Amino acid sequence: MKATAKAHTNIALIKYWGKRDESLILPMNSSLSVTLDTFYTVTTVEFNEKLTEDVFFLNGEKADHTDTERVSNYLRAIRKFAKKHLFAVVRSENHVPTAAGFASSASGYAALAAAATKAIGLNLHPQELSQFARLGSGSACRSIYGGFVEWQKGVKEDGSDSFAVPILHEDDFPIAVLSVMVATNRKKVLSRAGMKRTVETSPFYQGWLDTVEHDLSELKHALELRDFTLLGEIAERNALKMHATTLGANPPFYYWQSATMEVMEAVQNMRSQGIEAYFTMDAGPNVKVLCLPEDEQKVYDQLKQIPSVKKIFTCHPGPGVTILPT
Ligand code: 2P0
Repeated sequence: MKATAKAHTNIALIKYWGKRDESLILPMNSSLSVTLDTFYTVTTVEFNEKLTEDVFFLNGEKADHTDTERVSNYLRAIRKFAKKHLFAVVRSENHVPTAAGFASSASGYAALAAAATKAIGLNLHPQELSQFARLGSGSACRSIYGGFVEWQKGVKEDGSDSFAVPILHEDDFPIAVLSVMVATNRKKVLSRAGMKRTVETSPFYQGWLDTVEHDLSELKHALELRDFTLLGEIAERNALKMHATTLGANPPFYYWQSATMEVMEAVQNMRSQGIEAYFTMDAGPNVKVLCLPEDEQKVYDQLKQIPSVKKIFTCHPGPGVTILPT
């Protein structure tokens, strides 16, 4: 009753922003991401009849109450589905350079979903696994697959048609994603709370909903054509639009810091010099810069010169979740 799984993070090119059902984690809009090869989580789950509660170790240390409770609530859904009332020891190693912990980790819940369902004896189709991962964290449903992945929002109330589908294999459209960590000093609004506040209070949210499905279909067209320019333009535009909705919330908030803006400006300057680079940001101040593999060194060198840039990780499209030998 033991299994280990490895899952990679993903970066959304069309963002998931807003839920229509908070307990089933059903999104207001469909989204599309690329799974990244550099950042991943390895999780081992072992169910044991001698345990009286779930135990969670994160990076070798016993996790705090909040993280343990979230993992335990998640395992409850798996126990219920499998009709087996056993507690588990969960050991997770996060190879993701963030201090944000476990909460927003797409790779975390994708690996946990795969390891826990395997350990309890369920042999799920990837589509079912994607639905299980979604129950942990929305963006985790996309990390079940490698390459470019769409999360179809679905229309049913029970969430049975809300899951990810693979669009392009990781080898089919080689792009580079430079993950730029900037100096940061402010506590962020967690994405879960941020999207909720935006849905409930921002007058700009309707504008997001009115245009996001069009952005998604244009981005899928860019993938079909392997048109990097189109992909970059749409991804950058969609990211800016998502962030704009937070400014209209009450109370308003934003995820950018001055260093974020410096990176955004550097990327736009590169474009005026003829280097094709585009940016996108999630619910935090760090920036992901998209470029073609042949420009990756040039883009890296220019970003490295910005004083507030702490570290740059070079990523490429990576694989979906895998079960490792235990
Ligand atoms: C995304 N984000 O598409 C968007 C863009 C942040 C900005 O998915 O509440 O940790 O667990 O479903 O998946 C981050 O939110 O949120 C996220 P929950 P999650 O990647």
